[in-house]
Amino acid sequence: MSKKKLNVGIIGYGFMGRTHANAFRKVSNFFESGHVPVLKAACGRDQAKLKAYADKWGWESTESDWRAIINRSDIDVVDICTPNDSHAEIAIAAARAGKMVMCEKPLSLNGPQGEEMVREIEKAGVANMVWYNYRRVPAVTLAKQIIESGKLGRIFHYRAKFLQDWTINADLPQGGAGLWRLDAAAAGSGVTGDLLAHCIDTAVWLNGSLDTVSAMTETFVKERVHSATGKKEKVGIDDACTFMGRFSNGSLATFESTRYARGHKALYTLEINGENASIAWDLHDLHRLQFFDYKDEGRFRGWRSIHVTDSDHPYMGNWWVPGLQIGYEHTFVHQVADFLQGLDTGKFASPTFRDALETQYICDAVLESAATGSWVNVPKVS
Ligand code: SOE
Repeated sequence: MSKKKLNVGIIGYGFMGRTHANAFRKVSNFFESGHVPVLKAACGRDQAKLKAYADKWGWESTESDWRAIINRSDIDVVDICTPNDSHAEIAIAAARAGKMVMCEKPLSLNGPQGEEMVREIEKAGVANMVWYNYRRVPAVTLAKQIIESGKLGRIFHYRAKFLQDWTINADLPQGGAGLWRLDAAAAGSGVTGDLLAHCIDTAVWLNGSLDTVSAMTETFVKERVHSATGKKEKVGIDDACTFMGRFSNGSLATFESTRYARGHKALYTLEINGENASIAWDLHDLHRLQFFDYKDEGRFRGWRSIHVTDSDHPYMGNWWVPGLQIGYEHTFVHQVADFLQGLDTGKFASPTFRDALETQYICDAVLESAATGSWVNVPKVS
């Protein structure tokens, strides 16, 4: 079968620029599709760093202005790996130019901006996707399959945490490479948009919509030097956020995220308790799914640890041989594989911009609840 080339133009070359480039390079070695990504052009502001990135990952050309990527007739898909405050402008311009768009999470700075992105992308009718990669950890996808099979029965609880400790040092500036996550103007919010957005995306995918939330946030370091001005400025992001809520299926939600959990670098955990069974997953042991089935014979009942490496486990038949595990970077390969399959079948892979808008609404509701001290209903995506 002759394959169609999918010319990618990536904007941004940081941490996510590397995960995406790696995925575009590897996907066709492991997953069958009628489309093959070509690393056509990379764009960034620091030309020395951009060139080093492009050479290392095999991008054919470079551009210093994202508009040049969008205007190039040889680019099919624009991949946005820039800080959150530029997602909307780039995605909307790309959609208007008829390009497909892949956008790093979170979709936007807030719900209203996300709505505009959804409107524009759907008007353009182009393929679109947001990189919520943790859905594509095989063990998490297996959790989805188990839930859909009905094994858990009625769901009572959904619990998730995303814990880090990298911003405890009060001397860390806000703004600049990597540290834009501490600058509210660039990031939109702190742990809510950066980390809880992952937990929320997975939760909505596994357990359905959240109707209402009650949250508290804290900013432990109130002022940090801004790298743009060199002056101490107020910190506008949430360093920690804890919220509870109710899902539409009647189950209760408890979520926590912080960058002040000393000893934890990136500990994303989730647990779901149902009437008949429970599921638990931990990013530090990402190839395992913990499963407890009350229907097991009493004497043998207990938590089982499923090593998700068999060829009948999600995605795993495309990798090595049973028993050999994969890791974090592969979740991005899976995301591209699903995007390509979406192009093959004409059914865009999830989460689309529209899917990701729901996460945005929940983040907004969480932040509003923390600010007002009251329960907030989450608007439905219309
Ligand atoms: C923040 O430290 C961060 O890199 C997030 O931005 C990513 O989305 C998350 O996957 C890991 O942590």
